[in-house]
Amino acid sequence: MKLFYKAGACSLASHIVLQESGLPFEIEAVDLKTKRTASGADFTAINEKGYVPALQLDSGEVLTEGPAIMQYIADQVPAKHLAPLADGMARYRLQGWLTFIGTELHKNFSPFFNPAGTSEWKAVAMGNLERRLAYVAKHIDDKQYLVGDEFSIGDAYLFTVLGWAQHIDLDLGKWPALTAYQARVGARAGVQAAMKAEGLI
Ligand SMILES: N[C@@H](CCC(=O)N[C@@H](CS)C(=O)NCC(=O)O)C(=O)O
Repeated sequence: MKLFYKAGACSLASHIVLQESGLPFEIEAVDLKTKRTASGADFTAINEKGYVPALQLDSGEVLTEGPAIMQYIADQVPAKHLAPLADGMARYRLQGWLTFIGTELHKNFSPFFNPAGTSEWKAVAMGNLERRLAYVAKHIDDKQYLVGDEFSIGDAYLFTVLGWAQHIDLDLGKWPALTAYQARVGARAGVQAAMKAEGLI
């Protein structure tokens, strides 16, 4: 499998999940401005949406959208418990979190990374982020991980998104449960390996 990524972007979550899975994989960086991959390929021919992550399977098939990629990887290695099986509520709770992180957190960072982000858009997004993060902090206050007692793909995604706060003047120190969670997830060997490979640490 090959993961197309940009260092520190949302593709980091899929990269962490690949590391945690123990499956063999390669990574290839994408220049999101030129839409060229590190080997010079036209990225839009791989993922016509032009954004990362994209996972090229050994069959040549390409899977896009982070939550789908992460669930695919998790389901290849059920013994690793990266996602609960779809035989009970836990999987649907996880899907709820993946949707929440994607639509309520991830996309509220957009105006800060988009050169066209206006101050009005940023103010609305910052308000949304603060309310949503307060909710997450309350949820994980008495927990190690988002769902159940084990690390899951939801944690890979939440950890990745929380890492962007430092770039936008959003102080996570207001929520000690979030900074403790960040430190806990960030200390995992799979997380460290993915961050090292992307040159983030
Ligand atoms: N819905 C997509 C969003 C992916 C996304 O927002 N990717 C960003 C990086 S975090 C990107 O590649 N942006 C560049 C672009 O859209 O041109 C997913 O969840 O995978």
